[in-house]
Amino acid sequence: MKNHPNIIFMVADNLGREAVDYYGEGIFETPRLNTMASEGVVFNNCLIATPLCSPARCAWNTGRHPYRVGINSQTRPDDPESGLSLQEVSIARLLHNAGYTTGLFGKWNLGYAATFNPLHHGFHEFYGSNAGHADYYTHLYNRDMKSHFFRGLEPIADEGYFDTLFTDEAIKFINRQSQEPDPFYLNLAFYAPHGPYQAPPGYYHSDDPLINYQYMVEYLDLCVGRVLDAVHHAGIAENTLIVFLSDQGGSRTNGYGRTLWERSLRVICNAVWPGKIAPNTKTNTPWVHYDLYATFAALAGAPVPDDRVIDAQNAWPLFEGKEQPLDRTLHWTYRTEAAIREGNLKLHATNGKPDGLFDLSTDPEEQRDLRATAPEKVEKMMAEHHVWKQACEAQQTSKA
Ligand SMILES: [Ca+2]
Repeated sequence: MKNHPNIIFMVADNLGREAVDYYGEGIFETPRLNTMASEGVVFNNCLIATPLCSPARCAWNTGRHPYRVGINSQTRPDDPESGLSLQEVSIARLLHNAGYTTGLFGKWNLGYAATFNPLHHGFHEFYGSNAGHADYYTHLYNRDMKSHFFRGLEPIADEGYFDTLFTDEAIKFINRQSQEPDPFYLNLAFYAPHGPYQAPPGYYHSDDPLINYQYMVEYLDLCVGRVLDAVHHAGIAENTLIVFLSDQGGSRTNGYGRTLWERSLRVICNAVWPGKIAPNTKTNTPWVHYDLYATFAALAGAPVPDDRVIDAQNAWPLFEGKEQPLDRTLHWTYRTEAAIREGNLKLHATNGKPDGLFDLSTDPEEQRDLRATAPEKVEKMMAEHHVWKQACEAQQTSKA
């Protein structure tokens, strides 16, 4: 019996909450995700650090706010320094050092140069791409029309639909590692349903991108189901935490776009672990997806680094359904926008000017601006955000 659990962390790219029925709408056929949700915990208030692929990945990989790390936009292939610095201690590095076998299958998006390859960030295995927006079949990045597809450090040209290839490799990893004495960490980072909107294998390609998007969501559900089945067949379910997350909510179909409003920040997240997480558990406590870093580390018995600011907190009590009051200030930056949250109060600003204060306990959709009733509070929160930004800027190790 292993001392620490296997951890499987599956991430969808730009899958809005409307896609699945456990957040109310369920406009697509996602039976495997829906069942997974009912068998474990659904987080109603999992928030993202920034509504963008590279910073989002930076957050859960480092346990640090992407603004503190310096990944504030998408990494770029034309700049050899654009990527996640090796000074950062990734979750893969942390778990690797704690005795885990670590694998990343799918989207990395934290640097194109060989320096930033996931193998240099603590992953034993990498099969995937550094590209942000890649063609699912040709694997070419839409900006430079080049392939950034690797097995480990080697460029490869395997044929097939990206998520099929990644799921196949992830399942091989599960089958292999379930025979080994050491626990494993598997990060399966799907490209779907991020654009381009291309019908997956077995689906008729439509001229309507929204129909292809639907197929991509449904195919993603099949891939998730294949992983769940592999865990079951390997007989490791009771020693395996499986987390499903969307890196952001914004997609062309839901109209939410990339903003710092709650409808963009709250994302799909649910998890299963038979015997540890009760079926039909729900939590409403706000937390941020970078908290997975500290949560995974705690489950692995690995202390988080103490020589730097780690924003992540261990969210395990929420996995067990225990609600906790929000006892830290949360900050967001995105382009010209900023947001600050203290308890249920959330302040928005654009270009450094406050433009909305909301009480999320009574106004979760941020409709009733309270700025006029609390000018001192607005000023104090703005000042606090300014101090936070300056502190982050003094610490940045990386750039994007
Ligand atoms: Ca994304």
